[in-house]
Formats: sequence, C-alpha cells, structure tokens
Amino acid sequence: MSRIITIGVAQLGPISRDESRGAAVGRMLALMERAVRRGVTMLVYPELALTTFFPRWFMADQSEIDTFFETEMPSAATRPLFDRARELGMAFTFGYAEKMVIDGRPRRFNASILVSPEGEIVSRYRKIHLPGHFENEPWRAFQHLEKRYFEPGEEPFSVCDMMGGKWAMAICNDRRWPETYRECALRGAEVLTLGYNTPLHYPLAPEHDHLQAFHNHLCMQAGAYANGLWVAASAKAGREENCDLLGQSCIIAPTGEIVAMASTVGDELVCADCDLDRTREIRENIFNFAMHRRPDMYPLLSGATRP
Ligand code: CDV
Repeated sequence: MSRIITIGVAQLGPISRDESRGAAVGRMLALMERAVRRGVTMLVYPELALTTFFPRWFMADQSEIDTFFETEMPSAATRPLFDRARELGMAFTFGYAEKMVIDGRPRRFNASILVSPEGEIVSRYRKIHLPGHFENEPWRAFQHLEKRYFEPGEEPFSVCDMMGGKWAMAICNDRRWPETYRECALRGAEVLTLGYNTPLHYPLAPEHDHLQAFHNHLCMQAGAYANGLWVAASAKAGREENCDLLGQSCIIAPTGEIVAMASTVGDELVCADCDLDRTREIRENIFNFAMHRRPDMYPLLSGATRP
C-alpha cells in the first residue's frame, strides 16, 4: 500500500491585534480550500494561529492576557475549520493558546492539536521549550514573554498513528533542540509537524539577526536527516504589529532536503508528496539506531550521569 501523503504547509501572514478569531479562521479556511485542490490530505498551520503573537507585549492584567486564550476546542470560532476539514477528509494541525482548569487551578499552555480526517482530535501537545523571559524588559524593541504567560508542557513528545503513518508535533523553539527530533524518532515518528513565530530580530544577540533564516533551516534540516523524519514547518510570517516575522515555511525530506518552501511572507500554501517509507532510507542505513547508536556512551544525555 502506498504511503505517499500529500502534506500542505499553510503559512499565515501577519494577524493584527484586533483581528477576530473568525477572521483568522476564515483565512485558514481559504488556505484549506486551496490545499484540497492540490490534493493535500494533511495541512499544517502555525503556532498560535488564531491570534497575533501576543507575548510580544507586557500585560499586567490577567483578564486582558486571557483574551488571547482558548478555553475550549473546538470553539464556536474554530468549529468551521473542523467541519470543513471533515467534509474534505483532511487532517490538520494548528497551534493556539490553551487555558484549562486542572484540579481547580487555571493552567495556560502554548499548545497544538492534531485532528484526523474524521474530525477527531487525536493528539495534543504542549510546548516544552518556552523561550523568552518572565518580567517586562523595556530595553527590548519588543518583549518575548512566553515564560510569563505559559507554563512549560509537562508531557514528553508523543507519537500518534494516523493515515497509516506516525505523527509527532513540536512548536517553534522546540525545533532548535536536537533532543526534540531524536526523542520523536526514537518513539517511531515519521513526520514531525511544527509551527513557528520567529522574529527576525533577536534582542539578546542582534549580531545573529541576519542568520535567522539560515538557523531556521539549519536546525530542521539537520533534525530531519539525523533522525530520518519528514519535517513540515509552518510560519506566521511578515510584519505583525511592527515586528517582522520570518517566513520560509517548508517541507523537509528525511534526507534533509527542502522539497517545498514558501516564497512570500503572507498567507501561502506549499505542499509536497511525502512518501513515509523514505524514512527507511535513513533509519535502516546511516542512522540505524538499533545497529549503530551507543546510548551507553552518552550518559549525560540519558541523565544517568550528571556533569
Ligand atoms: N515562538 C518562539 O518560540 N520563538 C523563538 C524565538 C524567540 C527565538 C524561536 O525559537 O523561533
């Protein structure tokens, strides 16, 4: 049986602070319609796809912060996405700010979900590597308060069976960490989906600003190759509330080659036929984990030994 899945990456251009959920979902639906015409059966949207990237502002008032969070999924605003995807038989994934009451306590996460072609949420993920800072730092051109507004995910990366393949999710900063890909690959993932919001300006090391696009692809191509995974990565891009966000959404083969890439910083669809069996070219050869990997020689990685 063929395991070729046409994966689409639905890059979103900027979402302004006053843009409604309904408007954002409308743009996502328009990309979904384009995707189905191109034979896509799995569509990847960005991190925090329903709102502007609000961690760029310091807000003291929790009720104001909470306006950017979803308390249910699907919600009235997002249900059209679920309904249309089910009609089309299309799977999809997107990121959003999740607020849950757990054991009587409000918890907030930078989350993503994977929705099957039947319209069921089959996997959830809460961002593990939260970048940024906790306090207002007015010296910055803009804030990056993910550490303040979200708690880090408490569940490890996981792998879900869907459409005859094995799928894992990660979010934005996770893509810079080699552990993300290796953990997912060791769990058997064949496709890693990612959404990101990456400012071109990095206040802590502005001398690296010109390397943002390079570092974006460097880490994902290396992660794909060294772990024999497909990577499908979707940006929120363009000038959003005076902050320039990187585009270059892409699909990367298990060989590390970029097979599709966005060329604008607006709403754009790119897609590729992804043969999940191509993971074997890497995993049964150069990175055959069972045959060549030496975990006992990496005790610091396993946590068995402290530095
Ligand atoms: N949304 C993110 O996680 N952004 C980070 C920036 C702050 C470096 C990223 O890794 O792209």
